[in-house]
Amino acid sequence: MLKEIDVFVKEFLEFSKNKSIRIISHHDTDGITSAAILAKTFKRLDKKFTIQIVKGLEENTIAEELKRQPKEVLIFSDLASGSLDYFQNLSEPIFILDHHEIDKSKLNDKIKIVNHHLLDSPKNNETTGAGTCYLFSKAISQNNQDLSSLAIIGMIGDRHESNISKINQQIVNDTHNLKIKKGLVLYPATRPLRRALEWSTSPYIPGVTGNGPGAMELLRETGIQYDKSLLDLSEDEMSKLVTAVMIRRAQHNKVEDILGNLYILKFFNTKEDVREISTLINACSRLGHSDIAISYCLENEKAKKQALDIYTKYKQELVSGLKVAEKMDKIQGNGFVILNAKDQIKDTIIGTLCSMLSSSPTYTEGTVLIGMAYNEDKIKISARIVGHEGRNLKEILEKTVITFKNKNPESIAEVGGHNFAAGCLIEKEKESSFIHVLKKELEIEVVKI
Ligand SMILES: [Mn+2]
Repeated sequence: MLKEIDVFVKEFLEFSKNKSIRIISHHDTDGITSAAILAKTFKRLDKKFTIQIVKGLEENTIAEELKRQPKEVLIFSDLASGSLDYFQNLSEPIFILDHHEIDKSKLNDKIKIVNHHLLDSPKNNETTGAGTCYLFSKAISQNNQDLSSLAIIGMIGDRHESNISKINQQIVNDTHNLKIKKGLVLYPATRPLRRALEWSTSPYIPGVTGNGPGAMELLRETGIQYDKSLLDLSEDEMSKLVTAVMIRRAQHNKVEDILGNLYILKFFNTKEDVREISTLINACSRLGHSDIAISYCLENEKAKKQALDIYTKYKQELVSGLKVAEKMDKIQGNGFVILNAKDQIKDTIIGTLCSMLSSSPTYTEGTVLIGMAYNEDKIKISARIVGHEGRNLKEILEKTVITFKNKNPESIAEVGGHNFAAGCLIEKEKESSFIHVLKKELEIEVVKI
């Protein structure tokens, strides 16, 4: 991979001489940290640049960006591998640092790209958008090694914490202010346990999650001081805590669900749980404050304050959203639940809420959870599965959309995601028609099984 990066760096530096740079990146944590790494790198080179953060690359977004050529150099991070159709008639080169699936046959000599899927050993080189950007940055100057922290945040954002490839391990080794500790994957690991236990939705701990006295009781049993954090625990204390949690989750007895690696990073000069940094960045960006999210990544004090405010509000919204979801009338069927929140829950959090509900013991393993929330004249639909096994959600939604579009050919509906988390967007006026088709599809699937 490093060889390919070197070639890419050379071409990029040559081509961007005396030109301003346009960074176009994805709006999740990995995309934001990618943009932050690139921004810092170009700043250190004293190069002019602007940043554009997008949800995805639609045809018109790309057309707008391409208009900036030849005055500006376009560099895409954590996206674009799936958009090669729109790069078939380039007059100027574009640069891509990405890790998403790619169709090799659509490459051409104007597309300069590093993506581990294109390498001889993709498994060893498996990394994230931010990981790829970091390798690019380090190839430009060894002094950029301090940016590996950002690559680590992107890595956790894209959930690579337990399966570390060779190349990701090198990035971990580059990060001197990082500590990895094995233990209970309670969150965040830096806060007093009585709080972390009470707020723990994943893993969900019956009698403890959402129950202050229950959390205290568990700690009393283990003899662990209430104000200790996971990080403070000795090995012995950690194993006592794991046992106490296991007993309460007796029906969900899968150790791998509650044990894992905790990543602790020194950020803004304090020890932080990387999962929490990642959630904070994601929350800021998805709620429309990607600029604050990027400044936060670059350890700007003012941005930190703003980001924490947004994050606090976001957490409050999630908690009240959970309460609304609990009380709401649901469409329940054999093996599925549809939560049609309409305008009672924001579309920006419906997916996260469904993920949280999918790890609570309210529903049996394999249940399909579908959340729906209004977004102006559209409805956002998010599908999640309870537990680790079950039906292919992307397939269910795709089949639903095909039937739905037969009835509503003018609809814009399009499905994104993968087996265990998928979603789509439909027109608000088609609400009942969509639910009707979706219910039928979910029922057919059950019969097949
Ligand atoms: Mn990514």
